[in-house]
Amino acid sequence: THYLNRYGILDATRRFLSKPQKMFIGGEWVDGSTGEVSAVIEPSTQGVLTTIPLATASDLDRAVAAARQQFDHGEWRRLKPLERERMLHRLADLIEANARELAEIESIDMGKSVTQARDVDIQGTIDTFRYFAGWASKLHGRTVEPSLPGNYLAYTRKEPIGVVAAIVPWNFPLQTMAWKLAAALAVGCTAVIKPAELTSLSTLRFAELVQEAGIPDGVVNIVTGYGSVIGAAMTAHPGIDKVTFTGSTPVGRSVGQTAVENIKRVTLELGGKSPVLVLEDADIPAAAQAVANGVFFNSGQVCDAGTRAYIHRSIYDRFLAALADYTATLKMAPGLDPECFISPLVSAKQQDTVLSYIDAGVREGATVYYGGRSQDREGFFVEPTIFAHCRNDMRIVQEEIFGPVLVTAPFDTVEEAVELANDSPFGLAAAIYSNDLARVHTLIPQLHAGSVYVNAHSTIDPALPFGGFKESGFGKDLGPEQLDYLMETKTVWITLPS
Ligand code: TXE
Repeated sequence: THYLNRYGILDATRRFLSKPQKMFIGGEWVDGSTGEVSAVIEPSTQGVLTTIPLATASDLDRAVAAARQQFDHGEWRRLKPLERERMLHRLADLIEANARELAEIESIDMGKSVTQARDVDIQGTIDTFRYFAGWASKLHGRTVEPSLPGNYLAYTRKEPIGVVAAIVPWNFPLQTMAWKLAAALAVGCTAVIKPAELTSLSTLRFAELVQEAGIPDGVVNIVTGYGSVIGAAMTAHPGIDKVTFTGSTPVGRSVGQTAVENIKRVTLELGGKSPVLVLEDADIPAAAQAVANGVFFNSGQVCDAGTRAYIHRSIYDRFLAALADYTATLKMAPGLDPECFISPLVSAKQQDTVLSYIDAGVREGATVYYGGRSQDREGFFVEPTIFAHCRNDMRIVQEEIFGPVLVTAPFDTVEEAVELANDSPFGLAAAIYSNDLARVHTLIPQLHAGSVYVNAHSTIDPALPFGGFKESGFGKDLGPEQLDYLMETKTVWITLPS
């Protein structure tokens, strides 16, 4: 289209986008069993890019059967740990070799900045596969000497859980998929992945690399389609042993319920409304920049975005001014613009949701300090928006907006700040801006959050676990902690002659 021509993209990207997409099941590229497809809309132009198949329950059955076969009897099951490790490294190398194309696909499909897609999403994907590749050969149980009378050899074995279903959201499509798949493959599981219906393209391109890396057919399967149909079917499918989900809290609740009814293992990474505490000693320009980046990155479509800033009253006005000054420097542009920071939101629906929250904030009496509007141009843009003088009982303070909206309020004492911060059903992350070490260390244990960032936001590394407290979910992605959610522990007792 006109827009793609304006910025220039790789021929490879253009070729990939020019074809109707197929799903990847048992090593084959297939249409859905009914032939039904859904149009993929480009957020920057609102034009139709291509189509993806809409999977049915019978397509899912085929994907699960392929994953089961590899897990129960296949070549994958017999691979030695170092062979799995080598395959994952090969896959990481292929992602790296195709990083620019993957970043362009991600940017065009999701709307996000192509520069950030390359540096964060794709780099994060590569790093995640490299990190977990190394774990394949470092999994082990324990040998224990029991106190029971008699003579026994007793030990534990770590065994892969089986077929893992991954339900992936649209905000970091490839990276979140990698967070779920890399560890699963490292421990020897097989997988059926459902990307979000809005953003399936990078995962489909990735599946070509899975094939190229020589990973046996059926180890990784991709089914595309609606969450309400195919996602829901995955959580109840008897051939699936574990469901790992990232998405909204309401959908996560239903995924969790169905999984538990079927006694499936489940990991839920859900919504957030992460508080940010700015103490009076904070370095105002540096903190304002970090707070703005922490909420406006990916246009606020980030689960652990720092969306509620509580700022010490003595610096409140100065801090808001610094926030606004810095925010004004963030370029709003289509994702393919290399300078883009504020990209269009993923869909018209998401744009409507965010704008209606902004209206609700105004109706509830919050002051729009900066931004607050959509844009009279093509693409689902919403201006970065800062609200001042919010109260904790406002919907814009309690509910996840998932757009570029920061709510702020002043506080007088740190005790009050902690109370405001913890007054939320969510507990994904929290941030503190201060250089007063004693106070920072006193605050960290008091915050109900799975991650606490100090003088930073959303710093993520595959070696460190990520996952929420409270209604932000349970279980962890990343870090050695994730491995335990993908393996069963078997206890073995062997009677020996006494
Ligand atoms: O999320 P959904 P949506 C939040 C954010 C956003 C809101 C709505 O607040 O505004 O969710 O986004 C699949 N059974 N987050 O509607 O529906 C769906 O196909 C099984 C936070 O896109 O939760 C997709 O693959 N699966 C979040 C995935 O679930 C179902 C990231 C997530 O979509 C399903 C995304 C069902 N019944 C949105 N219904 C984060 N924590 O990062 C849908 N899905």
